[in-house]
Amino acid sequence: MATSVAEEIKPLTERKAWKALEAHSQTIRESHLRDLFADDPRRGERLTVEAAGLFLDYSKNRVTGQTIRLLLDLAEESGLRQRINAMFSGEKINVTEKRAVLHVALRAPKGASILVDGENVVPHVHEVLDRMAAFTNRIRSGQWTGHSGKPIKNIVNIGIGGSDLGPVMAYEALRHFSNRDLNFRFVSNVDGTDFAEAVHDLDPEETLFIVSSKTFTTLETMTNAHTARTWLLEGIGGHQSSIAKHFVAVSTNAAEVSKFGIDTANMFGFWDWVGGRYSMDSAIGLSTMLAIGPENFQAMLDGFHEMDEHFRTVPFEKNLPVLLALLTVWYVNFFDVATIAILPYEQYLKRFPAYLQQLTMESNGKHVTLAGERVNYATCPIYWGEPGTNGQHSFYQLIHQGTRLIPADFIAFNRTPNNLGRHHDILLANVFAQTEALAFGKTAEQVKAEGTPDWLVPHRVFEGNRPSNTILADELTPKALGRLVALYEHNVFTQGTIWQVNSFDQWGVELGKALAQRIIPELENADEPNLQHDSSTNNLIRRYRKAKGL
Ligand code: G6Q
Repeated sequence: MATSVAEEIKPLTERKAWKALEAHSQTIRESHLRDLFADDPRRGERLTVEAAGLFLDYSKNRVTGQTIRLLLDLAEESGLRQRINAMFSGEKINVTEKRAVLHVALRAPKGASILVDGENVVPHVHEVLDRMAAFTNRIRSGQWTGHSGKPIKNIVNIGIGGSDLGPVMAYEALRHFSNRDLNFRFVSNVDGTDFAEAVHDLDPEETLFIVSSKTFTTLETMTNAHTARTWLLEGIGGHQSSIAKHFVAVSTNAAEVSKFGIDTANMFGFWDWVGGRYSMDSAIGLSTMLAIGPENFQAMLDGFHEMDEHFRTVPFEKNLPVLLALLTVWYVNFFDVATIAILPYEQYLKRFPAYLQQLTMESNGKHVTLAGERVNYATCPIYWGEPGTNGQHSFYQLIHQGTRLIPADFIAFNRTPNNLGRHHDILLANVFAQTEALAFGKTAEQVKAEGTPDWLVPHRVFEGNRPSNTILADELTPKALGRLVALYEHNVFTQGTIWQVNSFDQWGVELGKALAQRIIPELENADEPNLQHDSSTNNLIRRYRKAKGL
């Protein structure tokens, strides 16, 4: 059992490697990347790893060989090997929800065997993939038509959180591979503007809604789905029978799907061992498959699987997700780092930072251990970012010269499908320039030597010693995207293992949801409600009711 593994592990701050890292960090704190590079002329070649089509340069981190050795010891002492085996073999490591965690089964090849409660789940995964492919082919060929016989031109995915962020990110990331005859829209927010703007130029007769919801009870998604049904029925003359032609569902809840009026023959299932934020490669990726086609979707799954195998089998010192995670632990726990920037130099990855925010922070934003004890160390940092080079003209100022240490992951590709003039060289020159500037900075002497007046010198000094990783791949293909997402999934897993938190539950989203359910009638009822909140909340509710004329 996963819990027994957890029990054998010492609390984090009592592990031998942790104590050694604490002492070691005192010396490293004083070293500058300038010196680390000067002392080892091959550092920039040595501190790199290449696997699964991704090249990671982690040389511009504030680490020595000793740091990495101690971090690797920490991984061992944290039971990482056992945890990986437990996840891949279907143990119920999501202890608070008593579930297995098997997104890796979603990309396991046909013929593989992964057991959950004694049953091999891989054939079920492939059965759904085959149904998704058949449906996709019918839509893309125009064989599937709307109620009035017109082919489908518009696909609207309705979902939120894990049922939205992955599909949006993947659609944007793989747009180059998408069928340009189809329009894709994504509606997530319960703010009616999201729906209104998504459909305002769409013809209902040519529109298909995918209601993506694992539970099929999520307030935002069900509100949007009902609004979509009304919009459709109004738009095509109220034929109830049209629902079957214009709505499909992705869910684990067949009863609720059919209650909504969707034919369960048009439902694509998944399982309780797929967490929402780990589900973009399940049927939740139906919009992705519709956009890029079944073969490209399979290539994406192959990319995921390649990284899964890398993570599962390669020794930790050469293991990309493990190294990335250990560096994060290093900065969060020994340099008091609060945030990490994700900086993709690839316009197609513009939603990647938003996607990673959920993956990282909903997974590891926890303050108790698996055993329910309050942690006495920091856990998940805040992840944020924007695609380069836009951020350079905005928040990079703070990363270069602010008072906070912000490690950054730079992600770039050797090739672009949009090879216009010198654009790509200029883009990549900026990646290399930024990581160089962050690491090495510019000393007062250098600034003075340029003839800068003394009073201006301090303003123009770059301290440097700002850490970064560079992740370089060939080209953003479906396969590369799969590898990249799996890299971060397993990075998050490794961090969670070291911090001993449950990376797979999300109880922190519950309280606000429950309170909203209580407040909704208080905003809508014609009779003055007997408000029992605090004075601030009561007052805000009264003001809103007054503004509504109640
Ligand atoms: C993800 C979370 C959460 C979830 C949404 C949507 O890990 O569990 O973001 O994906 O709340 O849930 P449904 O898919 O059930 O609508």
